[in-house]
Amino acid sequence: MNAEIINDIRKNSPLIHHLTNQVVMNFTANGLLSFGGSPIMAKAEEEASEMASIADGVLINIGTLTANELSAMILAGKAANQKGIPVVLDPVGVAATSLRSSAVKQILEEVRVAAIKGNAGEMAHLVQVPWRSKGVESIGAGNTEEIARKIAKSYQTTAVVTGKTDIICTGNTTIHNETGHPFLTKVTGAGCLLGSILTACLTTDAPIEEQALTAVEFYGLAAKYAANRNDVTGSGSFSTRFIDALSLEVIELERR
Ligand code: ATP
Ligand code: TZP
Ligand code: MG
Ligand code: MG
Repeated sequence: MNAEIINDIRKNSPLIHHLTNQVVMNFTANGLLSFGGSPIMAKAEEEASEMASIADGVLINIGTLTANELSAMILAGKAANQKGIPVVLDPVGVAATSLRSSAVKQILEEVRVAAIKGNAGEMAHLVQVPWRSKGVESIGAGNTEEIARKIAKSYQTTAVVTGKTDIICTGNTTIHNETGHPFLTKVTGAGCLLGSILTACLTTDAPIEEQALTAVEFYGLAAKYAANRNDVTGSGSFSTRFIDALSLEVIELERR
């Protein structure tokens, strides 16, 4: 973990343009605010390029995609590419339907993404590895390191495959992260908010493997810290305490 990345975010409060799903918008905005970033949720085709151009990072999340949102995602991604702004893709539920699958294919053909972050089922689908998924959830098991490597190679990007162990692959380097807590699997949007935090980390100056590792490691430490509080009795109270913990210093999270 590189604490300088977290400090930079808190100093600069990067504006992250989210084209994300309806389920997680509020949770994501609050989580990113607590972490130190500045969220803007905007999906209209008419403002997609303009909004991306004034942002520091763009997150494309297809969780509740409709056909006419796709062009906004592509316009935002292209505008970000023109300005050298990092774009992160979260292919939520991509294995479930052909709408999602063909949308992700088109996004990846037209937009250069700095990172693709998804659960193992979603990431496996992108590289034709058989895996069990259930809607937006991954329920299978297998070699996630191989999937991360294949994603990084096929799409010339950084892969972040989440799960009990998160795997980051930049092409040259593969890193494992073990921080986290099972409560995260019981909060909808836990993966989506991580996408937002990853995008914020990618707006800093550090090497991409440090940015990605800092995002997942910090996130998992905050989850553990929140879950261990005496006043957390289930996933509902966990989710609010987790948002609180995202604002803490690295040193405070590591103390627990
Ligand atoms: P799914 O819908 O399959 O839950 P997701 O998109 O919510 O997928 P996850 O794979 O659940 O994404 O990852 C979200 C966060 O939860 C990551 O920070 C990851 O490290 C953490 N996480 C996932 N599973 C576990 C687990 N069993 N134990 C600890 N942390 C976990
Ligand atoms: N349905 C469409 S998007 C969504 C659901 C339940 C949220 C998925 O969130 P996450 O973070 O991928 O679990
Ligand atoms: Mg989850
Ligand atoms: Mg997800």
